[in-house]
Amino acid sequence: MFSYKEEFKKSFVTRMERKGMEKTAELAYETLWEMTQEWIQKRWNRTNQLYRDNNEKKLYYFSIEFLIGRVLGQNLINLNFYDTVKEGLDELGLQLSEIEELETEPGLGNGGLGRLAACFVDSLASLGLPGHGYGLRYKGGLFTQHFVNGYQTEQPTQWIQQEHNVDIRREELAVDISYYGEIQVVMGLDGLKVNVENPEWVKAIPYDMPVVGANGGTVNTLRLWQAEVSDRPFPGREDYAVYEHETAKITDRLYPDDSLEAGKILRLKQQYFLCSASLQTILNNRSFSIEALPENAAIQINDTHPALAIPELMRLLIDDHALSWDQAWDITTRTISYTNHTILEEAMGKWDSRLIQSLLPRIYLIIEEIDRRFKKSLQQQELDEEALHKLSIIENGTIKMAVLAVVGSYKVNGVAKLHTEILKKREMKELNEQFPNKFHNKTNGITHRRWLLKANHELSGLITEAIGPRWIKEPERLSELHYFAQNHSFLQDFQAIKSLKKEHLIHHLQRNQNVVVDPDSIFDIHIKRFHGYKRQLMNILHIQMLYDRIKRDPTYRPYPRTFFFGGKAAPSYHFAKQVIKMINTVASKVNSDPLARKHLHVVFVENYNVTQAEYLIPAADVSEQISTASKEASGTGNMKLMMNGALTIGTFDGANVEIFEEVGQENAFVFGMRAEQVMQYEKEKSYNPKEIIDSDSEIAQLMEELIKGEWTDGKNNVDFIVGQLMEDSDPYFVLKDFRSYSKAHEQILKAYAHPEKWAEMCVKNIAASGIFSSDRTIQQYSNDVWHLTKIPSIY
Ligand code: Z2T
Repeated sequence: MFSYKEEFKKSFVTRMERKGMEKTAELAYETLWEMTQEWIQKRWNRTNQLYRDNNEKKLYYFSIEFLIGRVLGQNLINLNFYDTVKEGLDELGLQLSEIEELETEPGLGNGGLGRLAACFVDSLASLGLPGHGYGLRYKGGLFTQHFVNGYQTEQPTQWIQQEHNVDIRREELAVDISYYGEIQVVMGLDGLKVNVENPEWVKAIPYDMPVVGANGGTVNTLRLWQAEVSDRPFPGREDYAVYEHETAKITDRLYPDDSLEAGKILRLKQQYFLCSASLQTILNNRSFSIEALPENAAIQINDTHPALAIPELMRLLIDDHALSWDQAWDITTRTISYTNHTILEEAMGKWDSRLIQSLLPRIYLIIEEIDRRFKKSLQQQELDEEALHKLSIIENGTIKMAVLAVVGSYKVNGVAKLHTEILKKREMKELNEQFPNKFHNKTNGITHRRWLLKANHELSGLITEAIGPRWIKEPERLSELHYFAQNHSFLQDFQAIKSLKKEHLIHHLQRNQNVVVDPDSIFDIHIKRFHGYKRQLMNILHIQMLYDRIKRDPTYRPYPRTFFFGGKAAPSYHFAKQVIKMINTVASKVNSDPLARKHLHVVFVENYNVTQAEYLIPAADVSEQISTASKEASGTGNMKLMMNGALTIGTFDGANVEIFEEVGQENAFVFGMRAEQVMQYEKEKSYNPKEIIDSDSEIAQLMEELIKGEWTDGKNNVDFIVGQLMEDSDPYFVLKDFRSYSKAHEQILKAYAHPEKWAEMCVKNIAASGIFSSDRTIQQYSNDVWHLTKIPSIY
């Protein structure tokens, strides 16, 4: 009888033998890698053939980051080969999970925005939609984080290996990118033409990565560009060593700032490199007339990082394809759409005009012209100074990329209902009034194929046992779990799986960090980038307060809790680094105190990344989503944790609002100020943290201890934190929300005392999590923005 497993084993063993060495895990990894690539290649070719035959409209998702995580295991899952391979390897005495550990994670992103792009390409392929990702092939992804004396240190990482790389070099598709040069206006055949004389050339080489959709039906492409020396002659090329060095820098590393646009020239080079290379290939390889671009291609720009796609497309259409300004503008503004991911001022892309003018002289002229025409179109209206300020692309020598992105695209979206409302009513009020139908909401989502099927194979199995396998294709069917929320044996199975995933995490941490965790404690998990507004500080201050209580009050002996932290700070973000240091200091103090240690344990997971997230998320009981209301555009970790049956302690911020709406506030721990209140305080500048300190003795004591240096390890390392809370008037309202946060934690302890009721709440969260699948998000983008047609698959 034919058996896939036996076939796999036979082929695997033959290949291993051909390599002629002993059966090491490394060799097994290499072999499995090759086999997987072959399975994928067949399907990839089929998809590309279908795309050539059908000529359907394509989506191109431009993003400066794609945080894809390890690919081997995910590809096996999407091919539906995971179980077969796992069992086959088991029988050969090899463990798939061990083999998976050998893959270095490509960390080509900072956090939420980059991971969202990865979830989106997974969903596009899984829905059978023709959508490809365009990004950069950084040699070094996000740095590796280590703690030295509790301080974060950063080490450069290289994910690219010589052997078995995950991508394929496409030399024949290389294009040239030009920087600098002088503008010359020349007389062409049909009138004046703009030329750039003596530019510097850089070659862009694409590397293609397969994006395997569910069931292996569709394999789309993630195309990453690498900078290399160009073959074109130009004056600066004479000093070859310098030129080579400068060129390599362009895709050498990812900028590690998740919420700061520092305005560096190299970053601008990267952004333009991505836009120009991607647009050139799209236009070069088209099978339609240039005028029909909007009917054949949609380009989504992931935040303003690729907003230069707007003037660059204008440039290509006017200078290379000889279209008029009006024709080009019409095409551009029907092709490009823009997603905004933040309202934080410092994260909004702003460029010094002179920088753009010197690096990209032709692009600068085009931006100026876009701005001039837009301003002219506003002249008829009576707009006050504030409105004119909000509506200007160029102002006082700066170019505001967000305004350019809105003016130059046909649709603009925020990433959660609340965030979109804030954009429309406040941050971009004037733009929304000018373009009333442009703004829309697309609440983020996460791929359940990685965050449930892959990360929590056991829970996925239990769900399928209960409601059948249809939820995998249609995740909204997770709602059928509602019927099991009070089923005793189902709840017991759920609890057993939660314990098992805790054991897996414990094992992983023992191996990686040599820490020992109590599996019976409550796993309270706070994982995300470090930022003031995400308020890791509030969490750690609360732990300090609990410690004080345990020491002070002999009757206070709470159920044991392990507080996990994970996340990186941008290397230049001094405050965030101080918070990291403080968490490590508190951890050593609390963990080494024999009395406190019975009730509290603080674990800081070093180097939080996608791989670590896959261990942490399935093990969580409590999900910390405690940002200052209005600041977190959406959040996506909140969705991953919910889907794995963790209960959220959170503010009414970002997508938390929709999570609470779906699951019901009675199945979460909601606390703190609303966005409206926060914004009111900010407007009036009327919040004074001193009032809180004076009226709450426990908080006052905490502040006193901080000032006295009781939470430092000798060196004075909390000055900065105290300074922000007191002198800077606590800009993220940590003290303001503190009491309400602490009460929410008391509710958690009460609820956890009833295990079956707790499990019921967890199951209700899983049941309500289906709409947070990125399949839903992508289908909505397709319906409302991209208008793609599904390609029928043959597998
Ligand atoms: C990022 O991860 C996010 C926003 C950014 O604004 C930049 C980066 Cl690197 C420029 C995050 C948001 O903070 C988060 O709320 C959201 O869920 C995520 O993008 C995806 O939309």
